[in-house]
Amino acid sequence: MIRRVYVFNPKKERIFFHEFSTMKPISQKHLDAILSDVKLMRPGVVYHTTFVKGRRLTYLKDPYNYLYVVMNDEQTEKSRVEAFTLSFYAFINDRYSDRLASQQDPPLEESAELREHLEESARSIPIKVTLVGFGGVGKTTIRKLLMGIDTSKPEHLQYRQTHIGARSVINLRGYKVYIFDVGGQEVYHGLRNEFLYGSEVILVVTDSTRSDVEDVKNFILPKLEILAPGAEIYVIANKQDKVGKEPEYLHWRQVERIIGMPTFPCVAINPEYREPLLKLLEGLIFGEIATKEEEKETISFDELSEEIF
Ligand SMILES: Nc1nc2c(ncn2[C@@H]2O[C@H](COP(=O)(O)OP(=O)(O)OP(=O)(O)O)[C@@H](O)[C@H]2O)c(=O)[nH]1
Ligand SMILES: [Mg+2]
Repeated sequence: MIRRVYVFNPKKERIFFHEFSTMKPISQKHLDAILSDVKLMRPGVVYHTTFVKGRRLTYLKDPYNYLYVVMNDEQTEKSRVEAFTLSFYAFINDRYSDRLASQQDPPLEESAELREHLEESARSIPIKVTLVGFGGVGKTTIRKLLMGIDTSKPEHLQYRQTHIGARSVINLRGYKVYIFDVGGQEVYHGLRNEFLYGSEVILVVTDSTRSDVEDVKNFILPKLEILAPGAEIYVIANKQDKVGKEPEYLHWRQVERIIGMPTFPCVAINPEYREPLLKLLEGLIFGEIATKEEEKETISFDELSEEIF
């Protein structure tokens, strides 16, 4: 997802800023590092840099030394971010090339048209959410619940394995959110990796039985960091209606304690869980729920300059 954009003039002054959704900001030091050597960048070429896990900057310089910076997520498709960046630049250049050529800053901050254009282009980039977990834990039921289907109806209560995977699209705040649901049976375990690629949010579903929780912890979670670095990950402790009725089912607090990650209690066959689940998803996508502790800046100024130029 595109989080923020900036335009800097050749004097390195910020002349435009627009925020789409919350993202932990990168430091001024990081921005300064890019600005410091703009003259070395080739005009019209798009550059990408990942600074701190999860946060990527994409930028380009125009022929007049104005710099366009796009802050986005590491998981978002690079080609789409590149297209966005080029269209950001083209939109401004089409309208203000005379002013840019004479180094007179265009009045971008006041341009409602530019903001509208950016909002529309940002929303055209789909957001990918993936549900993973072992067979029969409730992933498909959760996908249906998110779509607004009444999952308590008998036709949805009957278990049918998902073969390969399924995908649904929902709309959140004008963004298209693609929800991928990967078959959890053993024969599809190899596919999980493919589905996870490029996911911005991963919901790891467990049926809350002790053995499933332990398998999720040992066999699924360790792989996520490698397959989808920077993705927001949340555990869904499903089938909480069985806690206290069948001995192997654990209360979600216990699931959370064993797994050591933020966990959401769920009963996917109860439509009352739809709203809270949607709220969780929205918070994860738009950056209002933080799943990780504040990360320390891991890249020094020198390393960064080297990486970019
Ligand atoms: N009691 C109870 N049953 C549930 C709950 N969620 C799902 N189920 C049932 O569990 C069975 C399996 O659910 P699915 O959603 O198909 O499971 P899945 O994870 O998609 O399974 P695969 O496609 O094989 O990976 C179905 O019969 C559901 O009705 C829940 O919260 N409580
Ligand atoms: Mg399924």
